[in-house]
Amino acid sequence: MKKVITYGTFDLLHQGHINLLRRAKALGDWLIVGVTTDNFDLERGKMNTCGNVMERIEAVKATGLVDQVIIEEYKGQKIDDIRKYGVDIFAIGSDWTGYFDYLKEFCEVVYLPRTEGISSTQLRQERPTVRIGVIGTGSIASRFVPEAAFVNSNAIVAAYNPDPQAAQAYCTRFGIPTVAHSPEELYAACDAVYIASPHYTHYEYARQALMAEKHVLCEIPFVFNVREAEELFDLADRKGLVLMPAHKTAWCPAYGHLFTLLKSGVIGEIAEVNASVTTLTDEHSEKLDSQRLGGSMNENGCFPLLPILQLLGTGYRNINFYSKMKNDVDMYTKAVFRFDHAVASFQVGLGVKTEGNMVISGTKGYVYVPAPWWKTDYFEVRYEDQNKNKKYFYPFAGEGLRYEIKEFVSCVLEGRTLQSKLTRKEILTMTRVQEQYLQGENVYKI
Ligand code: C2G
Repeated sequence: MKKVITYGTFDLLHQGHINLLRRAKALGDWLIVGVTTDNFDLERGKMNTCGNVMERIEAVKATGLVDQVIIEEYKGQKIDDIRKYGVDIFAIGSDWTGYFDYLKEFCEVVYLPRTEGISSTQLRQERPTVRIGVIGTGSIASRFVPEAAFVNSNAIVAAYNPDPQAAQAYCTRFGIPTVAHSPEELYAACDAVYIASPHYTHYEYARQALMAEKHVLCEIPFVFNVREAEELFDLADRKGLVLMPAHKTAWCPAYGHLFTLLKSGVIGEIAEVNASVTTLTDEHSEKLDSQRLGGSMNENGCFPLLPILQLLGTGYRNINFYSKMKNDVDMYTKAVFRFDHAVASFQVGLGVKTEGNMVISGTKGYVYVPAPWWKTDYFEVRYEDQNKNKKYFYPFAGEGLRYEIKEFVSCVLEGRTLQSKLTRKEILTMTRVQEQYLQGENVYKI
């Protein structure tokens, strides 16, 4: 029996893919198709794939041309597969001509004619464009525009800042067509807004934007009051709009896989999570202004809260906060959580620097994520027996905002109002912790 193998993403499966599969099948008796995983695609720079790996596998199977589907998850796997399955012919489209000649050492390599005039990229570009307006034009907003350029189906069309000169400078710098002179002018120009203004203004802009029927991607910290967060989610639901807090870590590939690995028990039962985020800041910065919800806990707290609440659950018993104060704000805060079967702690600082790593301890081993863990591309799972230790590497492209932007744009286009990787309950609990701190509950000031 002659075995043929081919590989691909097969996103938005189209006639070009079907022709390729038919031609590959005709080369032998048994056709194996390797469908790339979402992570492998990210790693090889394909970040705009619409269907997830399961959807793409189903589409390939539904062609009826395939005898066996496998998943492709790492570079170099093709050689392993050819040997493992006893493959006679490796076939691939002519857009790859020459690239896979190194496989000739292991089997016959055939480049099949590519179908002209159709591609997944073209189909993705035909999707409607989400027009995004930016509110607040500071440093995070400046990182947002170049990152959004890596994501399909969006365009940054307008920006607003109460300081018109700042808005003008931002629009000139990034070639944004509309300098909005009021939030209303901004809402009129777009389908969705990205709120990147100081955090004490988030609630009001988010409410206004939702009232104006706009989808909202809101920077974190989202809001500081559970009642306000619930009100905004209710409003978004009533209007059928997407309201997504922009927690970039939740969408970052390494963190995503760390979460699934830990949930599948690689270190046994989790007994402790400890994470730190410190970002030394100029004393005169707005981030340290007590009148504007400044301070370390307000500014950085939602980062360590993500792994703590996602790994240990939202049902903590209590939290004690220890804060080193200056000018009425915390320059550094350590928080200690009691859960029924675990403890957690974090350190956040704007005026104190410490190692920004994360350690998750379990009954069988621990995970070490080096600083800065919240935008990591690498972590290690370590055991008593060092021979069992494993290192994991992932892409973390640019500033890492593109992953959350991709999720937001997909949610808007697909009418998906809930996000699987960061639940409402987790966001509301984060907000509750922030609120509890602001109310001084179990806060010990030093
Ligand atoms: N294809 C084609 N005609 C088109 C579009 C695609 O013949 N109009 C072929 C490609 O040449 C490839 C297959 O369909 O052989 C799958 O294409 P993609 O989904 O774009 O996957 P690709 O990125 O080419 O993956 O390990 C993955 C492989 O290296 C290739």
